[in-house]
Amino acid sequence: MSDSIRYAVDEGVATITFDRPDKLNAFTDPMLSALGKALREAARDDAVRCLVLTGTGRAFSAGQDLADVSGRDASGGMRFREHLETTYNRAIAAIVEIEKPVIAAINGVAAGAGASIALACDIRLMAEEARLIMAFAGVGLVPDSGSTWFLPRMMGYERAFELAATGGRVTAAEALELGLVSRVVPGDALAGAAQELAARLATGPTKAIGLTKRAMRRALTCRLDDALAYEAQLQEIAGGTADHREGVAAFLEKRPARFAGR
Ligand code: T3D
Repeated sequence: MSDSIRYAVDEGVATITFDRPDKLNAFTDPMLSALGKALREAARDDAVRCLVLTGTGRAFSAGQDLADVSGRDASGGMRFREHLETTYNRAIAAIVEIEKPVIAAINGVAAGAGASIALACDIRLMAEEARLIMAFAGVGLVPDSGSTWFLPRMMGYERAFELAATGGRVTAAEALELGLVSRVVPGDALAGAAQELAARLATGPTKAIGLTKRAMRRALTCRLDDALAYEAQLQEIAGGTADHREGVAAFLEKRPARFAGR
């Protein structure tokens, strides 16, 4: 994909690794472009039924490469709005819209847009020593890449605002307590735990899981009557899948289901 983004598919699981450890996996433009390409490839490939995002070394990602930002005015390059709209915003939309589960395995510090990308994922597993840092305030910026949307929904407006306005740090234990992550594990067990969960999801009823994601994401901004109607609409689709038939047959035959993902 790129020197700094690794993409590997194994047994239905696509693992996207941010791989620029000497700079804590801070995102450069080529990295963001490669990330977008990897997400599109995972969405397109029917063999991929679950994604894992993680980082190499002691960081998940320290967010935007600030050396690149500092050169922006001088080089007459892209302004902030255009940059966000053509890079991070597309990556966040891709993570949210892909109808496959996306796991963030937060192996180390996740700061700024690195934290936002983790927050956009469907499930977060976090290493005990990792931290989430709303680093934007520290460099005089607004939380971006979805953090103003995700954080208040996950932890309530007041705590989200305080965290963002102070550029605060959240330890793994605090993240668990706040409901920002679903599980905290020792650092050396994180990759295994993420792959184990991913393997389980990748052998599940992928179509129904994808539709579940679509319905729940939509339900965050709609009324109950809309959600009920949408569930019924999506159940029409799920009910027509081979996996639905397999699940029912397996139940009646008292055997484990073998889901094909369609
Ligand atoms: O339009 C747009 O693109 C705007 C988008 C903005 C989105 C954002 O993400 S804004 C927020 C950007 N991120 C930050 O402000 C975080 C900056 N980093 C830090 O605060 C610290 O590095 C950490 C708290 C994350 C970790 O601290 P520490 O002490 O463990 O490590 P360190 O020594 O600071 O970093 C190690 C190396 O990584 C160091 O390089 P060196 O000196 O050894 O060559 C450091 O400069 C580099 N590094 C870390 N973060 C970044 C970075 N280099 C470039 N950009 C970074 N964000």
